[in-house]
Amino acid sequence: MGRNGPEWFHDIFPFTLPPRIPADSAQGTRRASPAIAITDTTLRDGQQGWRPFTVEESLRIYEVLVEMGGGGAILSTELFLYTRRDREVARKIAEYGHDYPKPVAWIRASMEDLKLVLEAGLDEAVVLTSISDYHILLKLGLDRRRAFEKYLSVVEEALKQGITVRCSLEDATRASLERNIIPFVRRLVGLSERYGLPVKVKVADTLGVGLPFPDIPPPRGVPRLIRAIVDEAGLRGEWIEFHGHNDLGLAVANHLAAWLYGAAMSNCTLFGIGERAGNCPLEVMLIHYIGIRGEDGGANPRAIAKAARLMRSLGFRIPEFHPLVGENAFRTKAGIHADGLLKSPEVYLPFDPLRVLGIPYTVAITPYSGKAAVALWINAHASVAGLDLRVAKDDPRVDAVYREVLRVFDEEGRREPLADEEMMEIVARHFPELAEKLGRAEAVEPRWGDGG
Ligand code: HCA
Repeated sequence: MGRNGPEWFHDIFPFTLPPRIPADSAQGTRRASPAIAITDTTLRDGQQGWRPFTVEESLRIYEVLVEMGGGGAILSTELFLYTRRDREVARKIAEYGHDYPKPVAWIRASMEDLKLVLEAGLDEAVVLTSISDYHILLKLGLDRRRAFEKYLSVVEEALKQGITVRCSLEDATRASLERNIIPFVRRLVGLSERYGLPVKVKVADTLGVGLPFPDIPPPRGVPRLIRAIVDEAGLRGEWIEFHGHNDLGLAVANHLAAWLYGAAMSNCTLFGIGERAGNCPLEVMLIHYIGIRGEDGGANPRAIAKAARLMRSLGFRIPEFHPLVGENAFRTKAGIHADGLLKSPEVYLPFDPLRVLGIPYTVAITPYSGKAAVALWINAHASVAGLDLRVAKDDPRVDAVYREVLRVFDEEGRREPLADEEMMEIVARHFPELAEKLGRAEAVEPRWGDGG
């Protein structure tokens, strides 16, 4: 295409894949390491923030995580070991024998908790090492020196037993970099070298106060916090994990910033379940993971819909407007959007949801969705019926259907969009061949992606 041709940016918006995330090293953003990965905490932080799961529920969640990231995109899943039920889950997950997500324990910094890890036969554990003065002084009633000694004694014992440790720097976004984080992480690096085992660090934005911009200094600025842990404390990026809460609506942005500035692991829960406003939604990060890598990298986004069905079956209500899997996530009601979609799905979709997620885009018919939505609806249903029918929005039959739709809303005071069965009743009067082909309206499962 010449200089005056259209600019689609198809290298950034391939449509058949989620949008790419290009990094500009000249602007200070690090090109994400190819080792970026997701880690899961649905059965730990998710469970504690929503409701206890039965063994069977936990295993079904684990199985769906395997489907989503068992190819290596989801490295690990965290497990409590406190109850008999927790330990049974850990045992059964270990029995599956999947490489990913690998089960890792989550414990407090105490020798009794460490014993649970050894008894469960796990070789990696997250150890809660609260790092802000709020936690050290007010919660634990210790001072920095005593807190660090307590944490380090557990870390050292774990290393002696051959257990890889992931120290969770709880409340890192309200902690002093110079006095708390850097000195503590340096001690961890020292222990790691001494015992020849990785010591990983989880940077926890416990209250969701982190900010994703590189010009914001610590404690709130996530990019500079991550860089300081790499550059000043000397910890490798592949051993850094970020775990942010969503109190101020910035969990995804902060997780992305952590990835882009060098923390390889992004610690999330399915649909963001967790304490207060929740955690970072794992399924959304799976899409960004592909966006950063430019290929699936062992991720299977088609299992996201299955994960949503599972969580709904467990009683979790996914909001209508939730990204990717909310009922409205790929449904348009606005006439101008339906018109754009009719002309090309690329006009109003960031990527092809049918191709990427196996979720079709849909239209809901209201007076505001206009004739274009009616045409899209008819074309999608015709495509399922195998009918060679493609109508445009100015087709007189489309106009007749639209006028009937308006009548329902005007004269009957209707407020909800029309259900498919109701639309079929109207459409049947103007497109009898379609009605005949489709038979009973309830059986209709249109391929909306074909509607244009
Ligand atoms: C908590 C708080 C926590 C811990 C982080 C972690 C946080 O549940 O105790 O160890 O994964 O955000 O700080 O979730």
